[in-house]
Amino acid sequence: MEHLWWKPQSLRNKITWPLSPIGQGPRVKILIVLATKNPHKIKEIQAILGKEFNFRLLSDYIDFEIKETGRTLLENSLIKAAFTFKVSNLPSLADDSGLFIEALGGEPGIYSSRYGKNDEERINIVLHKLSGIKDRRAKFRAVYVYYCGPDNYEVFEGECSGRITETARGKNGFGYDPIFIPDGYKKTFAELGPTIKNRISHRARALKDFKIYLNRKKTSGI
Ligand code: ITT
Repeated sequence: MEHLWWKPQSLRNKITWPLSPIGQGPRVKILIVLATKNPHKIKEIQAILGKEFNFRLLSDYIDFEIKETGRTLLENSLIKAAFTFKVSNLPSLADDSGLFIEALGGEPGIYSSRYGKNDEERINIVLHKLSGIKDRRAKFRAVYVYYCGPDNYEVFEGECSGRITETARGKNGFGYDPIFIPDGYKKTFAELGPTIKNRISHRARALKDFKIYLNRKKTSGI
């Protein structure tokens, strides 16, 4: 599928007013459909990608729980992106992510969202399994798939290394944020808040590459 910014005539309703100064062309926003249903992820993705984008959500089209049957983050991300593209027929962006803990052999990993019935229980399971263990190293990983058709998709990955705390701390963020301290910091993601998290997180790193990719496409006009 072609990208959307070099076809402004077919996208009049996507043009953001006021137009840019003459010679710089109209400010055309990039329309993508986000495959995720997690409202926290949606908020972070929108904050990281910013105003150049117009977002639609999978839930704008259909109320459906996609089964994550893959064995890797990439497989699951591809499943979500392909399904969202099929439903919307628009460029779709999926995120599969998780927390990988060294001393637990990579758990919870791809099962991060299914490790317990809610965030509190999932955090307690991790802290319990790590009790008495000195090696607290862990990393968040995110794999994004930008899907424009079966033979036309790109993959972007991001990682954020850190360590797991002894107790949960902080109120911001979601998931395992209260027990994860990124390298170079003393506070958890849940204490650091969105401004710092959205600069250094696995999500921020993957989406930085995604933005670079889109800008290259835009300037090369491919
Ligand atoms: P979608 O499938 O709809 O995108 P989900 O929450 O089920 O939503 P995943 O299958 O990718 O998404 O699971 C990712 C889980 O990993 C998420 O639910 C959290 O428990 C954890 N996780 C991922 N990124 C995180 C972050 O930035 N902070 C804290 N926990 C995170």
